[in-house]
Amino acid sequence: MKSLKQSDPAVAEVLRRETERQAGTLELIASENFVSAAVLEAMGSMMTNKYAEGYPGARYYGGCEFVDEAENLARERARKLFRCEYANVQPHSGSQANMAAYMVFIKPGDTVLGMDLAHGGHLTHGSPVNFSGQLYRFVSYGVQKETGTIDYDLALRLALEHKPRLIVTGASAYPRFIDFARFREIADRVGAFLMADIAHPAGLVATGLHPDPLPLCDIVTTTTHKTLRGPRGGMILLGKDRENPMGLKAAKSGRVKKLSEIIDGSVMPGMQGGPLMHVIAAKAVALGENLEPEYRSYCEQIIRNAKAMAERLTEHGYVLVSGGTDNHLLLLDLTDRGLTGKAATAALDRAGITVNKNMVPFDTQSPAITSGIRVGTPAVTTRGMKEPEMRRIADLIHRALSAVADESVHRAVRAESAELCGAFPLPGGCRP
Ligand code: DSN
Repeated sequence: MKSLKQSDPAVAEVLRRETERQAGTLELIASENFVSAAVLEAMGSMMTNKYAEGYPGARYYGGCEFVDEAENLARERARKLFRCEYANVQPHSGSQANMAAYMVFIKPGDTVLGMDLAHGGHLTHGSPVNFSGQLYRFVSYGVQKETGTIDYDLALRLALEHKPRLIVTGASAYPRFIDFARFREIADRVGAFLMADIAHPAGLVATGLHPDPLPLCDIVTTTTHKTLRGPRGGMILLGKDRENPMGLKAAKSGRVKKLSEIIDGSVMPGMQGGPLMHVIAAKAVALGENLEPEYRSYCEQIIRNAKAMAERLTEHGYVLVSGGTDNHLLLLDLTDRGLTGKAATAALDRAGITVNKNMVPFDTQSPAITSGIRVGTPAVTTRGMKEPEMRRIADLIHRALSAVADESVHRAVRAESAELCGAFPLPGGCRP
């Protein structure tokens, strides 16, 4: 059999260069991570060849006996990891998980309360450029200007005023714990369903290092590739399954459906066709890794690293939204430094440090420019870096951002970033 290099040297070369980039730069995008060799192997497996519409034991195709086993392993491990009764591991991504969850609880035109994207929410939490904002009537809560933390009083006021059918909690650029109990109270006041999208802190939730929404929410969605360190994909979880909650949908047969059955139907055939079985096998592998004791230590180190980075950047005079972090990420407001997120991201790229530009609450810049950057520690923590390296990285960020127009400074910082990366190789022996 020909290797990729022999059969398609162009793509092989692109892959080699991307591996080189990942190996040689400091990856601080809060939603990225490095999977293990085992997860990579499962993703690159023969299961990519298999169609398996349906669910284990009830497929529309023959030959599903082994993919059934893979999906059952993923579901069982997800239930164990999140101490919950139900897991659907088929959503291709977090956005698809959210779409399937919405289709269970709301109809087009229904009112939903979600967190403003510019305050740390997510595209699928009602952005007007996303299906969520186009199909549903989203009303947005955000953070308080003075504290940078979620304005729960505003969320309550908006809930009382707009009577949403669903309240969506969760965020993609929020550095603090989320008080799901507070949101439950708000939802109960107005008779709304409550959903948590824990795509970002899922690993911290699983390991008890972040408040757990599963006992409190009607549905929980996540991705599997951020703090969970698995393949790219989504997942839907239920703390407890329920019989036909609040008369959601009358089953055609007259039989009362369980919420889990309704969610299964919403994912497939409602929103997706064939599941990505190679990705589901890789989800099983990653979830198995997440159940090992080392994974909890890893999550603890993610948080310690974020705090160390936050402290050092604060010493350098940077403004952190909310003044610090409880989780895996920091949000830097660069307004007072006269820098945009776009310029900062470009300077850091030249310096071998990868971040993303990010809106900050009450931003006056557009989403393409922004006034901030988001910085996350999951990926560098996977490389084995600890607090001393975080302080060093904060110093490198400071050097690069103190001379955004000086490429010679960026070249010097890039050499130091590469040296640091060299001392902490990627997992699984990935080499360019
Ligand atoms: N794009 C992801 C992130 O970076 O947070 C969210 O979907």
